[in-house]
Amino acid sequence: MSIQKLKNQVIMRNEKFIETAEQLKPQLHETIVKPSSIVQIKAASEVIHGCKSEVIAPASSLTDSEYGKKDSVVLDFGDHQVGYLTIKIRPAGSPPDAPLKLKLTIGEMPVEMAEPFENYNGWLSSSWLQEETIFVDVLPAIISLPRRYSFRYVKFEVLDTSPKYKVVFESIECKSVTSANLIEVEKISHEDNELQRMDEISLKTLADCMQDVFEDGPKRDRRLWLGDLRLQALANYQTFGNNELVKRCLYLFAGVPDDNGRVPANVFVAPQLIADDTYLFDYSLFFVSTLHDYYFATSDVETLKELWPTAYCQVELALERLDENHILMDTPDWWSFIDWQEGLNKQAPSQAVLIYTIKQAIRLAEELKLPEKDCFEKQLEVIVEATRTHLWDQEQQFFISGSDHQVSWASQIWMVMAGVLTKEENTKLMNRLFAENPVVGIATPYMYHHLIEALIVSGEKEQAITEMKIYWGGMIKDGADTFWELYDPKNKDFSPYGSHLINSYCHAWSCTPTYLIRKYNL
Ligand code: RAM
Repeated sequence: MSIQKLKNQVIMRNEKFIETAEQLKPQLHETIVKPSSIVQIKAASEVIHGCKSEVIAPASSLTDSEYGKKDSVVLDFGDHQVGYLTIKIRPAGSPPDAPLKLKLTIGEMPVEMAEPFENYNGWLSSSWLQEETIFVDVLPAIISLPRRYSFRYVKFEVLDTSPKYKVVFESIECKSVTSANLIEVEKISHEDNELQRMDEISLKTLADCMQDVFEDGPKRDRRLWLGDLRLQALANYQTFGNNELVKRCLYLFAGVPDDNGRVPANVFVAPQLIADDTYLFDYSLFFVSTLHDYYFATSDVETLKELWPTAYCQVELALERLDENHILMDTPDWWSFIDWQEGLNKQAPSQAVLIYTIKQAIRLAEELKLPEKDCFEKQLEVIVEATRTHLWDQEQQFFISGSDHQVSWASQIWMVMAGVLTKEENTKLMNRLFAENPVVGIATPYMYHHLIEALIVSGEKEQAITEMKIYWGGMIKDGADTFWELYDPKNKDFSPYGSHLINSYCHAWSCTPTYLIRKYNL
């Protein structure tokens, strides 16, 4: 164990765990992918973001054209890629008497080709927007760009050559990378085409996020978040079965707790493992969940034994947030995630996450035959009772959250997931939720996943399928090759970050239809 003092945290580095994680670092599979067509981006008010791509020529015809100052071309790779670009360029005309100045814009969606990044004014860094300006002194040249991109489209804009020469793009290719192995996945052939397609796109989404850790999004934030990991791992057990990668990620989190033992909400893995200084109540508890799910998927008791103290500690720390009524203290800061829904009060859904994860901790303690089991059981009883007393509104027949007694979708969904009520009561609650449709709704596929699972566990399988078709099916109709970080069918420009340009269009927490379809035989 080594102590690392940082600006906002003290990190207790567990070098043994970090070494275990290092040993589990996967090999990336590489595939060379060439663009399929030359496209033009057209304004189209009827589609998402108001623009679409239209094929104008096969990519093989690219070498027929010479590009000079102010010329541009957009290439379509036909599907979502995560990888490295190599471009072969030759001059045409007189000997190049000035460098080539070339701008590349790289995007997952047509809108990234259409709207200038200069206009972006969201609150996340604009440096996430994928673009390059390169100067080439000597032509012909083979340029291998050092950064990894997440994209389907690439726009080439020749900013300048000289009046005496133009350029020809002889070849462009992407070395796509992933640690997922599609061959490992058992194919399903679903009689329902929509569910079949959802399964395929989920697999592609998960595969593109599987790099040397389970990344949340290969375009942004390109790092390991605990909340995303939990869902990726669930989808992975049903598909790729890359259990070593889940194990690696668990050890990475367990390797960098703070001086109280709390695991961070996310970690960076380069230049070395670094704990981010963001801590979220629900995400820390999902360490317990992820370990629970990992253990029951693999029966790897050695890992369970080694990581149990970290899991135990997350529950103990979470319990410290309970007030004298055994209800979580609510504060105005970003203490728990739950969802990006604006105005969402986190108290009740977080209380439900606590109950959900204590139940999982009890199952793990039982496997390990530990006395902590009895202690957690007693605490659970008290907390569930308190939740029914203080957070259930008898009159409205809904769970309420925070000092304003907010009724949100997230509170009801998580309380169903936590099993606070009986199955019959859960079914009634879910039906009431749809009938009364409280205004504080759902903003992300992450929360939608929990809505679908809550419907399934309360016996409403058919409705779960209907909702999946509206939501993930809606993304497919709107052109998704991989599932998105954010999607609001009623407000398709939605972004919690101030601009849809910065949204991620291949996002791990959106990959769960494959899990839901396969696990629950939908
Ligand atoms: C965003 C990312 C990530 C998520 C966090 C809480 O920054 O989308 O996936 O886990 O929020």
